[in-house]
Amino acid sequence: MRRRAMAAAVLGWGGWLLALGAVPAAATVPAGFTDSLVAAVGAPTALAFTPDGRLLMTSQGGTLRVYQNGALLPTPALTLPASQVCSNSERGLLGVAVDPAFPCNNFIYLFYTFNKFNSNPCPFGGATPVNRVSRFTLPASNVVNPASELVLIDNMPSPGGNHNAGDLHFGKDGNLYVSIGEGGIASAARDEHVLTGKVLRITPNAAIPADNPFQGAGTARCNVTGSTTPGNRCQETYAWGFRNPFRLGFDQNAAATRFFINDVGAGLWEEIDLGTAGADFGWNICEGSHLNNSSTACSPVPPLVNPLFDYQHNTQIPGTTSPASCNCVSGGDFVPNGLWPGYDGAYLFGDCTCGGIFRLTQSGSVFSASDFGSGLGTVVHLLFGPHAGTQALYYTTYASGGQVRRVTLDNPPADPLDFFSLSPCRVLDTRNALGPSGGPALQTCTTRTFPVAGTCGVPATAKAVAVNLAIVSPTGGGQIIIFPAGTLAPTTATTLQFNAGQIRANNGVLGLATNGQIAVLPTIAGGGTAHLILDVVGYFE
Ligand SMILES: [Ca+2]
Repeated sequence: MRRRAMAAAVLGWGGWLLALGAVPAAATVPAGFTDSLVAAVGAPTALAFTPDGRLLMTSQGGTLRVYQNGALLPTPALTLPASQVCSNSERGLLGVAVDPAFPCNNFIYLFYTFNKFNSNPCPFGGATPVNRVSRFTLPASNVVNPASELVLIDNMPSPGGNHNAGDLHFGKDGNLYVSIGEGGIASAARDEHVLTGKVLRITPNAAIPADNPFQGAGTARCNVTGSTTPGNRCQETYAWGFRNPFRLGFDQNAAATRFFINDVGAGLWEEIDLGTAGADFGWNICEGSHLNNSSTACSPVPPLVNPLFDYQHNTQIPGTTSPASCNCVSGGDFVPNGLWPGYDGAYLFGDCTCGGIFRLTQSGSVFSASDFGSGLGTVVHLLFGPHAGTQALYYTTYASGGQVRRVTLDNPPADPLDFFSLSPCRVLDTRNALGPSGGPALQTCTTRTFPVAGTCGVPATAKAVAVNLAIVSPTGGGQIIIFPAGTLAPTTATTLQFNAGQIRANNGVLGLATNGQIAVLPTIAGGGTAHLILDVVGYFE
């Protein structure tokens, strides 16, 4: 028989309900860093950047705000009405992501608790609200037409009000990752025929990626009803056995998709997991690397996968000077390599009951924590993004009525790159035969990656290349955006515009991904195509 935990009785992400009344300690970040206010936004839950540098902010109550050119726009881009969204307990508008082809399609994705039965107030148990993931269109006007909504995943029950998770991120594989908690029904995490208590992965069109772990016999689609018949698995499931995988952190330093899952614990343990296809992370048999609500090691392991790192409630996090009140792991993100001296490879994670941000570092197979920030209030979401020509850490906090804040390094290191010239050398020409550096032609709204390092004398350690580039035979007018493969960082994209039939050439500097590749995203009128030629004339390392 299922036991249902009542929202008021059990921490979800959780403790924020308790922490609201606490007086925060003074906000502190390490010497040499500055913590500053970006914008006051009520109950801010999640952040995402568009490639043109707009910062999208979600509020739990159901508004999507836009911060652009250094100011919070006074009118929300979207306000979900109370008849559509439930935001009591831990429900609400909880996640936002931006399509990898956003410059081409203006698609954004939102996770919210749908007031399915238009109840007031939204109930616990009975005819409950459901969590869903929808795609919307965010035009340059920053006004989202509600009718642009396309529901991609629906009917994930939220009976307890708690454990909705609700984070959305795109991986470098171009797929959308969704975290969904067990909704206050712990056993759902173990039920493979339901979506709740899982991390999901779909394509931007809600199809199943070719390498999702559960496909074929004994599986079914669950995105419409939230479940399939018992004994079958949901094809959307990427990993399972989660309680409240509240926030995810994606590693922009990795060549391929790599991410951590911050799963909020119940009575004793908070945990950070490595996203792994098909893996069972153990809830509600295990909590962290221990048996549920126990300090006894969880066994049998495998098949249950232990976290990379866990920490115990009401205890100072080992390696830190945290208060003994860190009971709710929240947002996380990886420090971009080269951004902050000494921080390469570090993962920062927040805790929403002790107001801390901590640094997780790896030595061999051992992960350990150290201090980063304290007194930051109910920290929810962490994300590195552009600021002043470089990057900074952005985070949301429920402190002071709700704020989005930014942590910057006071004296960033001088640009260490040196330039080395090369004899002009053609690294790609899509007019050539089909191949990694040849055809086919670029296709509108379709990102294509090309190897650059390792050819034409560009070393694998190169960070960027100086190029002459040309667009040939475009069938319609448009533009191409070139950026390091696997990212669409607003600060590092190069754009070239053209008219139909025009040859358009220019020179530029293209940032390379850590795997030495560039990505090209064309927007060509009429569903068109174009050819691209690129010659390198030098590199930076
Ligand atoms: Ca676990």
